Amino acid sequence: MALQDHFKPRPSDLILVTPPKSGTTWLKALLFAIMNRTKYTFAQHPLLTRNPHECVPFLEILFRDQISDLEAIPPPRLLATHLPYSILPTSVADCGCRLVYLCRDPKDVVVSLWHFARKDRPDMGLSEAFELFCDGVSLSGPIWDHILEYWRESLRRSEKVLFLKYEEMMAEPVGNVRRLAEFVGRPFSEEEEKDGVVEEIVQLCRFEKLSSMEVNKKGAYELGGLTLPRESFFRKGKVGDWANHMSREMGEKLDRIVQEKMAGSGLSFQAS
Ligand code: PAP
Repeated sequence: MALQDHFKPRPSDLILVTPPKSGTTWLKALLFAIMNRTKYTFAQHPLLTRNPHECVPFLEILFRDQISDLEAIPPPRLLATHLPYSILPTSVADCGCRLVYLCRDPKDVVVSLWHFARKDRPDMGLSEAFELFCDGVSLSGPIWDHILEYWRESLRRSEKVLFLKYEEMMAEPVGNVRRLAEFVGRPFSEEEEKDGVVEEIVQLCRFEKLSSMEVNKKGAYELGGLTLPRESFFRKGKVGDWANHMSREMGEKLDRIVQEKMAGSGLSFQAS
């Protein structure tokens, strides 16, 4: 409510949107690196000493306890949110700022979410987490609604809403980093291409690289009133890990629900 009442989006803002556990940390790192690529060298990059969540703040957390002073951040502001599109203030669409949306196969999302939740609720079993997820009881609402709202908006306003999937980013990171840079109005120059800047960004933000850094292995930081170990944002970073935790029947059940909800939308998640 504070965000709806007080957030004043600017046309130059870039808002990264994800359902929780869909690649938020990765997307934050990639866009931070893309947007700031002329400011820092790769040898002395802020991502080597700061967790991606410390580089790109969550809107809902900025507005959680108090009215946040976002005016002080110089443009273009890089912000993130897990909020469903229908809960974002309408001024976000009206001002014409850009949104980058990243989603992921819901089967991998629920497994990732369960591992994360167990840090706080070690007694929670996967079947409990799975049933809640299938009933639509999730942070940020039912995942299918979250995805469909942004999908439809990306079809309606493709120049302002970019819709990406984790699996496609993993399969083709270089192409997708180029796509991201073009979408945010900062395409790579021929010289940057020749110098391998795209590949450097991909390498800097790879799961293996980020998760091996001291800053992401040790210590904790405050996120929305919670103290979270920095390492909790790095688990496996793989496509299809659900199969190591869920039965085939569970996978089929969630696939069926998602397929039903997405019927007619033109959107699907490949079976993995
Ligand atoms: P959130 O809680 O803010 O939404 P988010 O980054 O979406 O964070 O969730 C963490 C997931 O992203 C983890 O997935 P997993 O449990 O299936 O392993 C984490 O490993 C994965 N992740 C973090 N960094 C990267 C990265 N650089 N590349 C790919 N996946 C990553």
